[in-house]
Amino acid sequence: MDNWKEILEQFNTVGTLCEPKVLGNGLINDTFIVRTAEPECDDYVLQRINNAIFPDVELLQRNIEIVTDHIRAKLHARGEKDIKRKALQFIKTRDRSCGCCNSLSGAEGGNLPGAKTYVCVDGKYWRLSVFIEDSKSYEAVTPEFAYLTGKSFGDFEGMLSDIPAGKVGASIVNFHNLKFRLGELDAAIAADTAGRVREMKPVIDKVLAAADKMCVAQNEQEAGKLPTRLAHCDTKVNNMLFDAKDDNFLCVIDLDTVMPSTVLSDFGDFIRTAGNCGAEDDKDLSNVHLNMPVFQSFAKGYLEGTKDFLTLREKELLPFGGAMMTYMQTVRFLADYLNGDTYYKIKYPRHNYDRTMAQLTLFEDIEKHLQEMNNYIQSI
Ligand code: ADP
Ligand code: GN1
Ligand code: MG
Repeated sequence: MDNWKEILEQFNTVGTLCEPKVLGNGLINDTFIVRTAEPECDDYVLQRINNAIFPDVELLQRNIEIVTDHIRAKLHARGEKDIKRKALQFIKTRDRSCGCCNSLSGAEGGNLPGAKTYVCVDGKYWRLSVFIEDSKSYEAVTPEFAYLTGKSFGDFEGMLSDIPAGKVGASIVNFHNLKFRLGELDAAIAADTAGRVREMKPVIDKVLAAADKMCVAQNEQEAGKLPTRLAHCDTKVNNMLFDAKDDNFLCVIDLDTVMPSTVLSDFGDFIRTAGNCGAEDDKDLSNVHLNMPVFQSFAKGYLEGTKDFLTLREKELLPFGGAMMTYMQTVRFLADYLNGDTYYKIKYPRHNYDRTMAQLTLFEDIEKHLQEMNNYIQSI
């Protein structure tokens, strides 16, 4: 990154900034750590926002500011200590206008009038947040640890539950809309851009055969029987930070996809990721199956964290959410493979094929365990 100084100098930082170094392994944005030379100054996290995937950066950053300000206020009201490490803080720009696109910010609560939490340099969008010191994230959980993650994601949703409807918009329209995703798959099959439909025919048939039953929750949501709520919509365990010293939960990060959805998005995506004994892209499908102890412990924590607001129907549908989110991810990876790998970053040519097969395998295994999962949920 040659122009890092030009990017960083636009933000209202303190201290001498060092060259950014890669951080994390997300599939969408590019993330870097920016250390400062002075030990007493905060370090920062610099991110290039994937503008192809998040077309409305202004809305995206406004959402994030609303969410982080709201969480900070909640933590204050609870008398929490160490709020600096328990809520993300995005850095405002020094100037009120963006040299590239000349747009002015509607950001609320900043000390600089019109300051924004992103800049646009050479057509690329960047944002900066405070690096949370002495924190760590995990790529996997033990069953014991899953309780804490469930409780913490549940509490996160609870804190957002009184943000008025309509204030936080959809940063990606139709993001967790399964019918829309199935429509994208249909379009990918019809276009057959990469010439992969023939090879994938047996997989496509299996996936499409499950479509109707997987849309049950969406039908209920559309009929007003399943509440629409603000959800995180990317509840991988590596989107949480923990205290490096004692593993206490600090905060939920990666807030790009916080948007109106249902609780099934968050419960289900956690089961899809941390509740998988294999990897998301495991080539060895014998590794891929539901980790029942992780499911149980996460569910217990999640029900604890959401006890003030979860409806009976939401509770009943949680196991279904695990199946549905794994199914939706299968549909998304499959469509991307058929489209010639245009959405997810891939590390090798058949990466989206491996991802599709691993997610389909996990989906089928979760389906086999649905009754057992339902029994467990009802026993709590
Ligand atoms: P993405 O998944 O889109 O690449 P994330 O926002 O999840 O981006 O960040 C990637 C990783 O960087 C996280 O898993 C976490 O380990 C680390 N990270 C991100 N933001 C912070 C922060 N503010 N403080 C400390 N570590 C962070
Ligand atoms: C993407 O950025 P990352 O890796 O956390 C994707 C999620 C998928 C996930 C699959 C904006 O998340 O929806 O579940 O990859 N995010 C977006 O690993 O599409
Ligand atoms: Mg992330």
